[in-house]
Amino acid sequence: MENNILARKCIYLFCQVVDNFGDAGVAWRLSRILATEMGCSVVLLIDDLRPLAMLCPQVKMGLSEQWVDGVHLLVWNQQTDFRLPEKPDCVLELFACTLPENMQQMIAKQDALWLNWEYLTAESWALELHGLPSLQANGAQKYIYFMGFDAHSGGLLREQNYREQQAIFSGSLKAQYAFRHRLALPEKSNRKILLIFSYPSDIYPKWLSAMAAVATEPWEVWLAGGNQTWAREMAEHHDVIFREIPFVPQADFDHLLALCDLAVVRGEDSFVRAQYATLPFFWHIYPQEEHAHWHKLSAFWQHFPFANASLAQAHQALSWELNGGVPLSEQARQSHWQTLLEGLPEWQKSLQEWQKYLFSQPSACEKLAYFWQKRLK
Ligand code: TRH
Repeated sequence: MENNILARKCIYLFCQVVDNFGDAGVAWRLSRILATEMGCSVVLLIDDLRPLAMLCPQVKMGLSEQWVDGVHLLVWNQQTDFRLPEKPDCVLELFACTLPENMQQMIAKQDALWLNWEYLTAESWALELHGLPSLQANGAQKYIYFMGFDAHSGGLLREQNYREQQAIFSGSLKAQYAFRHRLALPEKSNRKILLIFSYPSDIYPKWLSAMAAVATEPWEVWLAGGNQTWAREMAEHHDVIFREIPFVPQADFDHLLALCDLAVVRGEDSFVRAQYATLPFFWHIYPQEEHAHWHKLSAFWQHFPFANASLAQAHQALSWELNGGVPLSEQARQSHWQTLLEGLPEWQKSLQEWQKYLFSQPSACEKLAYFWQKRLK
């Protein structure tokens, strides 16, 4: 990026892990891009190293301080009386975690850029709020930052070399064999692959029966994420090949997606990566109180340019069923699966269009640089 205002700036990111891998996943991807591509001095403070050690095996458990991939990593909680290794130019409070008092004071003293980095959503209110300041008790301004899909949003996390890396992997059978070998998978398979990285759900036995009834080609199911005890029962009752995929490092997650034909992804980061991979997918959204997640779900799919109305309808019906909306009759479920399986090539073309649209925009870190520049004017 030309005139990168972020270069050599000291950025602190604070992350409190709520559950699963998403909080740590976004914190880690963002930290790495800022450190390795934007040239920032990055300090990531996180209260739980366990998910990070899964996402990045170089991270060592039990160390309160370490450097990994150019990121200065500190374990932190509200009680930690930590010394600031450097004065901050910018502080990112990820997903509304509360900053320690000494950091809040330092922000005011340094006039550092203070951002509340929010969860990803395509809802229109997020666009309206994106970038707005709010005056804090210590006199500092805190800005709200919403990542998003729209040109006016805070963008999405994307590595500069994403396309090159994926093209190299997709173009190299040797690399694919080696990757499969590491996952203890056979070198080749003549089946189509459905990847499931979802929250526990009892819908899958019904979905797999419906798929089996209408599919014209054989499928196998890859259960990703490591801990799949909830899926075992479904495996026992079905005449489908199941493979349990061990948790892969985040840097390899895109390769896993690249080998699949259809997926169920979840949370936030895996949902974005499926879009980059142009992989037809269902989004098993993270459930929130009072079904707030349903608005988020429909806001996204309303933006998505399905190639035709019947594909969109079939996808919508199944997507609602997966996400706890209206259950389908066996007949309706089969008919929607048939539409989707027959429309898979068209669905993928829509994803290619969508990827082109996303990639035509600057990434979240580039947009952060523009945001910073604007604030200085
Ligand atoms: O793990 P998630 O469900 O995460 C979350 C959290 O629940 C969080 O509290 C919630 O707020 C958020 O979702 C919306 O799903 P997500 O976001 O997709 O994160 C998974 C991360 O794990 C992502 O970075 C991809 C990565 N991953 C790997 O690196 N290797 C793997 O093998 C797999 C399956 C995933």
